[in-house]
Amino acid sequence: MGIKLAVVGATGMVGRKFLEVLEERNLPIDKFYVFASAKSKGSVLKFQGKEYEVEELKEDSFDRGIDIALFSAGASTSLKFAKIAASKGCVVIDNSSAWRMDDTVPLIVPEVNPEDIKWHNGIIANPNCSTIQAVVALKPLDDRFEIKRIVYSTYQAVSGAGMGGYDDLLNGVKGIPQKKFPHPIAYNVLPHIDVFLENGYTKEEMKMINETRKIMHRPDLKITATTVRVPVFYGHSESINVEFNRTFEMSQIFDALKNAPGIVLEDNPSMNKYPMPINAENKDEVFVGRIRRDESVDNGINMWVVADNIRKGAATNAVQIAQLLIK
Ligand code: A2P
Ligand code: 11C
Repeated sequence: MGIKLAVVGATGMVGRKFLEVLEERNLPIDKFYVFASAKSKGSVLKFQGKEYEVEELKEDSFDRGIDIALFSAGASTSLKFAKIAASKGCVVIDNSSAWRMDDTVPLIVPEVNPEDIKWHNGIIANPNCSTIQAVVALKPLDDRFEIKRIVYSTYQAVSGAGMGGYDDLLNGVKGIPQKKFPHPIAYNVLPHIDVFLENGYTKEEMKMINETRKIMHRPDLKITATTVRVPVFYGHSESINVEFNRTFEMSQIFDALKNAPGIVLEDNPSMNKYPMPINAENKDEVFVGRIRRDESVDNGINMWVVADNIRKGAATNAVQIAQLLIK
């Protein structure tokens, strides 16, 4: 017998991708429901060859034995509705930042900490896109060489900010005024993702720091981050500088990454081969390249990590969590 599955925020950038990935992975779904705001009520979405009418999300939406709900409708919607859904016996896989740092909520990347699925209480958090791709690449290295410190510098696609971000770049290159970001993103670079906090970091930077610690079970890991929006539609790129406690040969680093789940090594500088967002689009893997020793420290490397932020960074990771649950 199959499950009853709902998508909340089904009309959004990530919500639509949920439908695509669920279809590709052929989850055993018997009943399917799509929810969004009142604005989208009655519009129609296609799934597995059938048409589904979008329903307005309400307090009684989960009163029908829904087993799993994938949420991507913003943090305030998740704060209000995830507990309601969980109280009705539904397991919520939430893509917003609402529950990620709650000690009672596991934060899961299936390649990194699948074991955390065991202790959920009805809500499981899907990490921030830029964190997901980073930890997929870092976990096999941490297992072997024990990470001492991480420096993240990111180059993030506009789709990370939802439909509004995507439209800003599309409009911007046509000379149409842009609305989502505080400055034009077309032909520009913004060292600013999400809001600024009192410590001078942005919320996106602190998400990368705190979520990495939680997922990798390394609460004291030294991490710093600078997150930057670039005029790319899909695919976040990250320069990651890592220091280890143990010594290593570069061949061991390559071996560790080559044999790790979810990673594709793309590292052949003599052939101009390295990961790029244009090639990662619509793929589920995390692409790693430009791997080289950091000669300024004892045991360090630099690497370049790219993934589709809407797929592995959001929809695919959430659907993988659903697959873990079903298993
Ligand atoms: P809607 O399209 O009806 O506004 P994105 O991140 O691409 O902007 O998408 C956000 C998603 O979250 C959309 O599907 C949007 O629905 C949905 N959403 C926003 N606010 C609510 C709400 N209060 N209740 C349910 N869904 C919401
Ligand atoms: C961005 N990483 O690229 C953000 C989007 O916490 O899920 C994801 C926000 C989140 O703008």
